[in-house]
Amino acid sequence: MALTGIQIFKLLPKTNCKECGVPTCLAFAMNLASGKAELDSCPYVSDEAREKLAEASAPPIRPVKLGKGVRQTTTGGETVLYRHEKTFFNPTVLAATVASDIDAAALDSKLKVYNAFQYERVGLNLRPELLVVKDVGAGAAAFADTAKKIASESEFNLVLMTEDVDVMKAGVEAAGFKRPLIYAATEANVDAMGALAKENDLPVAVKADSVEALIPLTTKLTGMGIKDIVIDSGSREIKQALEDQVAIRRAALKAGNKALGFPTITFPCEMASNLDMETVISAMFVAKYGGIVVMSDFTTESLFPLLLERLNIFTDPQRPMTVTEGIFEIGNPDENSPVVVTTNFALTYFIVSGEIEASKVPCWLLIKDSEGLSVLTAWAAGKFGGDDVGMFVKKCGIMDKVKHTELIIPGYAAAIAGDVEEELPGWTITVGPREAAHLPAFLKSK
Ligand code: B12
Repeated sequence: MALTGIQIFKLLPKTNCKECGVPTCLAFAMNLASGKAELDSCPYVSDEAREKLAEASAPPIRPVKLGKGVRQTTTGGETVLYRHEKTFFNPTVLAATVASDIDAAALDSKLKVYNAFQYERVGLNLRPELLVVKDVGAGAAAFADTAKKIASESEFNLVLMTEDVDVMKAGVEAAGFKRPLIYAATEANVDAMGALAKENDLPVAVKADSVEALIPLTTKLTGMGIKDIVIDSGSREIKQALEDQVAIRRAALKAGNKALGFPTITFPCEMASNLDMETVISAMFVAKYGGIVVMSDFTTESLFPLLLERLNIFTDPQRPMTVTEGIFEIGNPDENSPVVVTTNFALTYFIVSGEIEASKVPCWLLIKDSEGLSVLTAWAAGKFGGDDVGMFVKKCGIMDKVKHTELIIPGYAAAIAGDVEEELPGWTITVGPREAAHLPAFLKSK
């Protein structure tokens, strides 16, 4: 539960030393409570207070880091039931299953196919993160070999899936360097799996046969000093599994139940007999509230819609998607190439850059920070005014890259032309078409 400013104030040194940048400890406490300051700015806070404040400001669902390297990811860390209340933070992690007895050649070709599943959208690389190595009874050596090959030869991170502690030990020895998730500690093996996780500083998943039955197991593991826990309520029936997800999220957020304050792992692969149905069930867990979703396989027709669904659900509804302010080169422009300016709303950028690309006329595309607003919205909000745009053109460095002095502005922003001209004496401000779809013809005609 978050602390109030007054509760935080009681834990501060109350010296009013001002070294944190504000005049009093009370003001600093208020800033901490509203997330405007960081505790580290106070040089005199005691270790005891630091611990209490860190505990109090921890999210009600623990964020758990999975894996290492470029596909390292975090699951959990959520603070709201509904996305519109604030935002969801850590996208559902997508996993496919590999049997422990797979032969090396088959694994090589699988990894090659899986690695190719990467999609560029709005400047992001959308791709899955995890492979589950599933013990199919082929022995500890086969389990370890498969885990090691994936860990060392691919970017994928791992879930090691066996309830046999000896097999798990072999897997951890082979692939522990990539910080795999151990799946699973159960009532029967919780002591040994807990010890293995603790010894190797690895996250561990707990599997029980109901939400209630998870509580003694997570309590035991946290008692052993293990913090990075993922939970599986065991249900493989769709309706019950969804109800469990909601019950766990509510218990953690609304009832402050710390024993359930962990991300979940779900298994559509064990809930359907074909990948199409698995995909539908996975989509349900992406929406509500799967931390990790395990499928039997990745195929492009299953993965792509899930990645896009995930992208949409895990963006902040209060912040439009943006691109960085600056100069973008489209198609190797040179000193004579046209200079085009627009806003940093990701949708605007991708439409405009796409049309310039299609025109095959190399251009310099200047992106002005407009707080993620479209051309007309930004203009109406005073974020794309003529003087702002002119100043931006001056300071962005484009003048060192081109010999000419012509700037093309969006047709919808025609009204700013005069002010831009005033800010950029000697430049010609050309009003482009209103719709980006007309840009190719416009650029070619120039
Ligand atoms: Co508004 N909003 N909005 N808005 N909004 C609209 C823009 C509009 C036109 C609605 C209306 O009244 N008819 C008015 C503007 C009127 C005007 O001034 N002429 C308007 C207004 C007034 C406002 C507010 C001021 C309302 C208020 O608070 N009083 C606020 C301002 C925001 C603020 O203060 N912070 C406001 C707020 C919003 C929200 C709800 C926040 C969203 C903003 C979403 C966002 O921008 N990220 C919003 C939206 C969605 C719209 C709406 C419906 C769509 C805008 C949009 O996303 N367009 C429009 C209405 C409409 O246009 N149908 C109103 C899509 C993008 C891709 O278009 O950036 O213009 P674009 O790019 C296109 C072209 O301009 C061209 O290519 C693109 C595709 O063709 N292009 C080109 C882009 N760059 C370049 C560059 C060159 C060189 C060329 C040639 C072409």
